[in-house]
Amino acid sequence: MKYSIILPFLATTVLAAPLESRQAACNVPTTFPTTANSKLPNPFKFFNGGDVKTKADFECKNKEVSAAIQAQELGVFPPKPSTVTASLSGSTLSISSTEGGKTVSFTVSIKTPSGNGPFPAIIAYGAASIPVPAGVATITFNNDNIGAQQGQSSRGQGKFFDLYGSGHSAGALTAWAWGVDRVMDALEATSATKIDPKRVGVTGCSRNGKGAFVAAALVGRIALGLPQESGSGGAACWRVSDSEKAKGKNIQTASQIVGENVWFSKNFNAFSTKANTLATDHHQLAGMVAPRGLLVIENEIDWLGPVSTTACMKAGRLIYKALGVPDNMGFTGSGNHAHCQFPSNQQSDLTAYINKFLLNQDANTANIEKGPSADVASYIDWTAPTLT
Ligand code: MCU
Repeated sequence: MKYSIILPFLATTVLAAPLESRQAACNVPTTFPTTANSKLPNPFKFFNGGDVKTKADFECKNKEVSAAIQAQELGVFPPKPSTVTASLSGSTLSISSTEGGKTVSFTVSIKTPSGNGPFPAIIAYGAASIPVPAGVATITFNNDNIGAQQGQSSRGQGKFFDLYGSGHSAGALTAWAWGVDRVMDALEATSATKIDPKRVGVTGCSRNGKGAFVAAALVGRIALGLPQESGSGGAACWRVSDSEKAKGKNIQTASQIVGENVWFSKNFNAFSTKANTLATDHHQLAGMVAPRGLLVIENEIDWLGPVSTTACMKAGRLIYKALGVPDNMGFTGSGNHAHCQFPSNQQSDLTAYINKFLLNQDANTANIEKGPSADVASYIDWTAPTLT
């Protein structure tokens, strides 16, 4: 009886609270399960065994997924530095970040359509390998300058590491996402760029596609993720890739990737031959982008793991479906073509996503699931609820 008086009060208080204080209610663990599981981890169970039943629960689940993936794969993604300043000169946006008495600066170049804007934009790692339509600005981001990716000896080099120290746990993918986060700070503070910061997408191909995926996951202000041919370390799930490798495929796995480059944190080395003990897998990297827009653009080159990326992203779409927004995520990967040469058979899918999420137009993004046959059911032992 007593509760009938208290509960309505609590409900009102909780619902009226600003987003940040509601999120503060999430209980984010600092240690993570490492029990071997060859199936993709259940995105609807908290690490403590509790069920994810509501959309608010899922927001909390994403926080623990983010904490786990940072601890085990990506390294720490730092919050906004104490001071970030930006200035625009012509098409060059200069961004300075200060923390702990150190300052680093970098620039991006912005190509806007003609007119007054504000325009949507796509941040392109290196250079865009997808066609950017008229009406959308391109922001060219030199990710290598923020975190080097020149093999093992380049670990800890780049502007990010100049600021946070060469021993920082972040791998290059995380350092780049930090740079994208600062670009967003700069766009929000500089209306002269004529960019609408609420309509910004991010793209990159191959190794930079892994980067674009991770940036879409870690930077919540990104409206649309367009990772292209990211393969292993991006759209592929570590566990599915290991199973494909065991079937004899020439596919990149965790054990290979940690030796090839510094995309991941050093912490990931401990998991390279036991990816089945990771607390998360990359279907949940897609889940971290949800409910925002995500079109995963793939290729059927064996090394990229087409069965793995397809199964993994099918599992990712189950998360979007559970959230009631199945059409906010799709994957398009039919056919084998030259690496990072955008094929015409992916154009209509790309156009639909850009129209809907960046140009605010009506567009049909329903059920885009294109790839080789991949039996996602054999990699999962959970069912997706309808989150209320
Ligand atoms: C698909 O991305 C990578 C791949 O992970 C590497 O193993 C390979 O060396 O390079 C690919 C790439 O970035 O190609 C441009």
